[in-house]
Amino acid sequence: MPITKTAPTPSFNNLIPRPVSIDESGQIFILTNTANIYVESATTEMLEIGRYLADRLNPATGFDIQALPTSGRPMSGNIFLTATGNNIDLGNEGYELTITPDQVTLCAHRPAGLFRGIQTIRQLLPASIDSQEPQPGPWAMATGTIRDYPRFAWRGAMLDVARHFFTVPDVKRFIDLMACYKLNHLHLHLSDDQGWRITIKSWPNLAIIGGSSAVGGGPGGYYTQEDYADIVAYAQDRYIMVVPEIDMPGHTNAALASYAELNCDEFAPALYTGIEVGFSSLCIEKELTYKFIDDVIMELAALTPGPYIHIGGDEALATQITAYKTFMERVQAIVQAHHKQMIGWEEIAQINLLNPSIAQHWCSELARNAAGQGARIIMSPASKVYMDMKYDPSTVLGLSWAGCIGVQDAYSWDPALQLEGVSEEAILGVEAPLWTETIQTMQDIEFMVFPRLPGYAEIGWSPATSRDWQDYRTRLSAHGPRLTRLRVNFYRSPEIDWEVDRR
Ligand code: TNX
Repeated sequence: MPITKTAPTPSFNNLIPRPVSIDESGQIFILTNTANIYVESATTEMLEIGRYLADRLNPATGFDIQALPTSGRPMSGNIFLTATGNNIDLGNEGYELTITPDQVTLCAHRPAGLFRGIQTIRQLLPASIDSQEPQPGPWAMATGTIRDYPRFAWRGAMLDVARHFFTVPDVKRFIDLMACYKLNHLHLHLSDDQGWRITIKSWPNLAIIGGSSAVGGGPGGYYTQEDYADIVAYAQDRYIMVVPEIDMPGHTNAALASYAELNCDEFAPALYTGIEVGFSSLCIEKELTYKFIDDVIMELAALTPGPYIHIGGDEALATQITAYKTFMERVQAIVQAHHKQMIGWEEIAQINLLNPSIAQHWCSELARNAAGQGARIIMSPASKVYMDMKYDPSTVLGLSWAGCIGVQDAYSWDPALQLEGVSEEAILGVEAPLWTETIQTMQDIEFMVFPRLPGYAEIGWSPATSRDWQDYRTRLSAHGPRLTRLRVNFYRSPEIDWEVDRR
């Protein structure tokens, strides 16, 4: 059968994450070369969001769409972004999108809601909208109304830049791809045994020495504070908050190799390029250790506009449990002294958690103790969301200690039913980590992250009652052509009947 060259009929049926409410009215709106984006009560911030949309639409359409301020509804044929008349119970990230044959109106209470709604507009246009070169139209969208807001406040992805280092442009691309699926937190795992990836001005050898290695002995690398600020600002423009992690007291060989005085025996170990875990520990008894942590957290806090600092705390197998507790309670006080909220992997539930510390569940039941103490929980169950796990035994990249995670496995679970004693109210949200022991390039990242990440985004955003694997599977198939246009090296999972790119 010849492959049809006509584009798929416009509809609201292929959105990921699935919106809260969809009401199609059966007509079409066509974006033409006279269209502009009109922004009402246009603050600089809202105009920036309009420009962001224009920049997404202009390359593929070949149009010269502008973002322009307006007071009141523009003439027909245009896109209208407004904060007026929106229901505040849609929250900070909610939006209402109304498409008629005459106009596209996106209304949100807050700028973040407009930004999320723009991702919906992109997905309602043909997949070719994501091309970087001009494509043939028509640029048709289905008409109707979408009302939408997230289930969880935290919808994150984590990138381990310590095992292998990734450049600023790589991280920016990762951020852009997260933004497409309405994710809002980027957790950067900035230090581990194999590498320290950010300049700390008061302890320069951390980056210079500790940053010079990687798994397998590659050259490593690190972000200067200017690089890091650039990443944070880029993410902020996409309403994504960067959450920096410095892992301690374990996972610290790179720091210990950089400064002999951080070691109990005053001898610096060699740099480490293997993939074992659990062998290193900061020296719990030394006062200098806490001076070091205070300096690091102080510089990190100054670079972090968001409220969170992640201090790791996982797999401290080379630290006695009583020492671990003493250590972590001091670290919690240091983080709070710098006016930040501490986040740690769920092992931190072993200490007395102070409000508003947050625990991240990955592989034990300790998160339950954290929830019992009133702490909020980020759900990252390894067997469901570890994007470094192979898809199936034939996947070349990745590990498999938590099992293989196919696209259906990744999608078919619910955060509130995952761990007894950790209920919906205790859950801040969902985060999918990509550990990079076996991941070396941006191509590798894309292969492991896509197509699992859109599923995690939907788990975090869409109402539990509306989620269904068969329905999701069909919607995901329509994202194949979109990811192709974005030049994403995604895994063509045989679980999905990928839609062919029809123009
Ligand atoms: C466990 S998850 C780790 C990481 C590894 C990862 C590999 C966690 C808190 N610790 O150090 O990179 O497994 O899958």
